[in-house]
Amino acid sequence: MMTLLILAVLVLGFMVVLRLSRIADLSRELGGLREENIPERENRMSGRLMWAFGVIYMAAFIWMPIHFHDVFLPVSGSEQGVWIDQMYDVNWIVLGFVFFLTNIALFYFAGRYYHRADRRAYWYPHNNKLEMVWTIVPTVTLVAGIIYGIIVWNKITAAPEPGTLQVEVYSKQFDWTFRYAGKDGKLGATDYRLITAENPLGIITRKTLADRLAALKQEAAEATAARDKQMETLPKDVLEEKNKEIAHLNRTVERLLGLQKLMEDDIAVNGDNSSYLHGADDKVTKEFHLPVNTPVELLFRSQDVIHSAYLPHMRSQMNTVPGMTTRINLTPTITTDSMRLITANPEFDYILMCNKVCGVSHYNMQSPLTVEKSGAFKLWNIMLPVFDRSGGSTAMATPQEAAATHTAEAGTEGAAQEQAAPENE
Ligand SMILES: [Cu+2]
Repeated sequence: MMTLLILAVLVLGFMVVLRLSRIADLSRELGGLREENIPERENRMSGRLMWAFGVIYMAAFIWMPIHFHDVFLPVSGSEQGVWIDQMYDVNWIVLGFVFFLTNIALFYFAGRYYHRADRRAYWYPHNNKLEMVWTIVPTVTLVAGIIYGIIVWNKITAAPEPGTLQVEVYSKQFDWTFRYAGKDGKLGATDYRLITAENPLGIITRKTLADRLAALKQEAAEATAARDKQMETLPKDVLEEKNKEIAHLNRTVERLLGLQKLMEDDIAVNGDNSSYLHGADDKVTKEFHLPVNTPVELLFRSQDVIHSAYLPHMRSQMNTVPGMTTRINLTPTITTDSMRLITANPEFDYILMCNKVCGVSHYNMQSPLTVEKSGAFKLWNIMLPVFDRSGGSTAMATPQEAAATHTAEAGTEGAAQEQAAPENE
């Protein structure tokens, strides 16, 4: 309401100024003065005002970043972020130099050479050398900027060293899920058709595939039975809909049978190296943790639409695209605790947020990120339940067996883990 009022006052004020200037014009005309015959005193005044405006304008330009410095992002929390910041600084220096050079010239000349009856403008129509300079210099500068950008981009997306810690960041409307590799250190294969409430990332194991196939077969059988029972009574279009549904279910079953064959063939050829065997010990969690000073490969997938994983404090961002895996390298360099000291904010948390308007709750699609020392990270990671305790076989493991695996995994910290582990499962 207040905003509307202020806006109305501004509009009315503007109209009043327009009217006043019209009145001034008319009174001048009545006084026998022609519009273009502005007295020299007024022209000089305009020139001085041009200078004053230029000074205020540039002072504001310098004042703003100084004044608002505390709302800028703190120092980069990752190695890659430092490269981005450097690139940003170089761009600012070049742009700042050009900005001040051109704007000082603009305001100086506009104010200095106001119209005077005894002064004629110098007619300078063309200069090839000048044309060359202001074409070639910006071209070279821009190309250099682009090449610099490509070099940084290539470093951020370079293939990581073998054995680099992989973390999957999975997006869907409107939250994030994370996946860490288990003991084998490798993330297992996935398929969107296996996505269920229990398997939100669609991880393929012998068990998830068999379960999904059984569920789909049952669904198809039930749908067929229901249709057959109502065959006589259903209207033709509804019947057709039902037939389509059943055909779709049967098609999915067939394709998953194909996937099952593919999986078994792959396991037969590659043995333990088959990516179909890597999924069972994966860990799926809603918490995002990363170890400090450790290179990480972040892998991004999306379930529904394009999202963008943005880590502002790391200066990192990557689109997450349905149907493909995108990736970046990230080496966090400052733990959350240290960052709390640096920012003098005990509540500070690194944040992962969606930076692509993806739907109604886009604004709330965020997740904190904890960066911690390697030991604390490992401890946290060990506590996470593995995705498929049966180890990917079709038979479910007994709770005792599962607890045993857990303790073995915990290694030296086993004693502490044993007590805490059951709560986590
Ligand atoms: Cu989103």
